[in-house]
Amino acid sequence: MKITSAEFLKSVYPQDEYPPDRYPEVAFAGRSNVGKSSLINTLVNRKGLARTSSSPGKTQSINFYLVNRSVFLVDLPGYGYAKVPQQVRKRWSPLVEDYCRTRKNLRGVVVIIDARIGPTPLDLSLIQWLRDLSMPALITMTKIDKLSKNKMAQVLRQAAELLSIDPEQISPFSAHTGEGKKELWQEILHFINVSKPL
Ligand SMILES: Nc1nc2c(ncn2[C@@H]2O[C@H](COP(=O)(O)OP(=O)(O)OP(=O)(O)O)[C@@H](O)[C@H]2O)c(=O)[nH]1
Ligand SMILES: [Mg+2]
Repeated sequence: MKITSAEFLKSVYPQDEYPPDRYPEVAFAGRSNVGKSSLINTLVNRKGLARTSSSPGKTQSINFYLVNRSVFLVDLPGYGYAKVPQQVRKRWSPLVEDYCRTRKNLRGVVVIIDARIGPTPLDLSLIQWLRDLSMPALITMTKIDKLSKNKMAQVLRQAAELLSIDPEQISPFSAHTGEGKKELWQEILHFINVSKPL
């Protein structure tokens, strides 16, 4: 996809209003520090657009980015980071659950898994929760630059088995090398075009 513009629109905290739902939207979810913000930056070819950090749990708000003035990409707060204060941690699910349940223009959620770790119990419960909600989910494995091709094939097989899907249904990705970017955009455009109409 040719990126002509990418802009930060708004950070939403509990009780805040979401931006108007006038464009189709795809959200990105995953463990703290898994690489959600880096993946979004890679997708839109802008290094510093979504804030990334080496201190996990940084993104505690829902962050909206408008791409090509036609689609929202949404960076969701990470889950499962123990050092985030209890208060903040508790907020993750109500905020995100409310968002996923009520956001009319949300066409699908990209669930990002660390290729070096594989799906964690929290990843699996998020995916199950999305399935129960009938929310289209796309599974991607990031940081694949850290694994050999052989290891990657093995990791994909194991993850697919845990998720009861085919290995081909998992999109491998690297924010460092850009591998998988084109394929992930294709999947995202697919979400936007064929999932529930606005
Ligand atoms: N090797 C490698 N490192 C990555 C990749 N993507 C992200 N990282 C690193 O992982 C760390 C976390 O990346 P972020 O994009 O901030 O992760 P996040 O999921 O947005 O983190 P929170 O917002 O804190 O939940 C950073 O140090 C990144 O450089 C990747 O594809 N390969
Ligand atoms: Mg982040």
